[in-house]
Amino acid sequence: MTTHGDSATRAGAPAVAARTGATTGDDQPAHAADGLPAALTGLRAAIGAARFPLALPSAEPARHAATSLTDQLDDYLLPRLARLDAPLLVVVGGSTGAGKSTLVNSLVQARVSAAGVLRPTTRSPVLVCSPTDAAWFRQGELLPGLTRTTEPSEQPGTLHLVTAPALPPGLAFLDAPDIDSVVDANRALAGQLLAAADLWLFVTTAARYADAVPWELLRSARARGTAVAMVLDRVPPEAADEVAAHLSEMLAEQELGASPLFVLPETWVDGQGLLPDRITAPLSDWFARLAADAEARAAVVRQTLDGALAAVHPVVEGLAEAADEQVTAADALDERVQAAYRSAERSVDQGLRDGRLLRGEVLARWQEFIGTGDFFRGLEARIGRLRDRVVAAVTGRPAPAAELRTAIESQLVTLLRGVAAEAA
Ligand SMILES: Nc1nc2c(ncn2[C@@H]2O[C@H](COP(=O)(O)OP(=O)(O)OP(=O)(O)O)[C@@H](O)[C@H]2O)c(=O)[nH]1
Ligand SMILES: [Mg+2]
Repeated sequence: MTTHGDSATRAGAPAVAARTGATTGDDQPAHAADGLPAALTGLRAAIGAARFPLALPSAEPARHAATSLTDQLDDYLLPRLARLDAPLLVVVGGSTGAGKSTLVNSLVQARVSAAGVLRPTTRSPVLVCSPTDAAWFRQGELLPGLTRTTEPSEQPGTLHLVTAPALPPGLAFLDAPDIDSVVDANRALAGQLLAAADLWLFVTTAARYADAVPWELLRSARARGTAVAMVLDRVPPEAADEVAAHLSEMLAEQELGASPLFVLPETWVDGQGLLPDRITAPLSDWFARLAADAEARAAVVRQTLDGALAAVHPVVEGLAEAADEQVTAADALDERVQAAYRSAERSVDQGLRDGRLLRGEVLARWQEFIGTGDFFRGLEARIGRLRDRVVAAVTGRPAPAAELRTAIESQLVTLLRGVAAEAA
């Protein structure tokens, strides 16, 4: 480990929160207030019920943001607020092959997560905790959408729960699938798991530390105030100083300079696939101190929790704006429908008044009606009806009055259909 790692180690665990300016005072943090879980539960219900059905430009991003927010509320914020003293969850994320599983196995001194040469190896997350903490993680308050399994599983939506006696209580590791995977589901899951972390342990290598996707995620972690620690893994000894210096620079540029950086030199794994103790010592010492210090753990939790809560507000504002846009657009559409049918009504009215119906078939029938003298005789309804019956009986065809009426009806139907179709 280089000076960067040493200084990080010396800084000690509580510094993760203190240096990034999170609330670490003794005062009761705002989120412990009774009203907050209830308010967030109400918010979760409102956002869960919100729909953005009209295809406006803001609809798809809003749907996506709403899903991420409800996931984060369910996966992390609500369970964490319900139990602030629950064990600290360290989510180990990074590119495929960076050595995440190997590192987790080495930190807990057991092969709890399969490491391998095929990329990507880890498809389903593995959560390893002390036997003391197993009940909390098993009960499924945290990440409730993932089914706990006691055996490794390739099934999507599962979380393999393992206990490791070497791991002290109060600290758990979650070995996540790779963040920039060719497997879509891996990427989405890694994002979800990172959102459920109290602390992100980002593992990268000398070959991959400048890749775009990890930096995108790190920036979002920074924006949310999530506690982050970096591991530069498998570094060729001759390149260690240079690469570590460059990575430190990049972290500082992204305002992540306060995050501890551990540099692990390339080494051989033992017959169990574990790294030698001397390689992982700085990292395992750091975690041992964190595990032993409830205050330091609480500070990390508060940092990430405060950051996540602060990030909720702008997301909700964005959702509210998108919802308003939906309402405005729906009102505008409604107004257009109303206007179209109002105009249709006027067309019918006009059509009835302006003699438009008196054309073609109707006109012919009208002339016939007038020509046969029906018009005058029709003035006397009873006589007219009698005559109609007589004519119909004699000629076998309907009287001109009936034909006229049929023609008017069919013309009226045509008019109504026309204007209705136009309005529709
Ligand atoms: N020699 C050596 N091999 C390592 C080291 N770390 C990991 N490996 C090997 O590199 C390969 C990939 O390691 P994994 O731990 O599976 O990597 P991963 O980050 O979990 O990869 P995904 O699960 O695909 O995301 C495995 O064959 C490991 O044995 C190391 O420090 N030295
Ligand atoms: Mg793995």
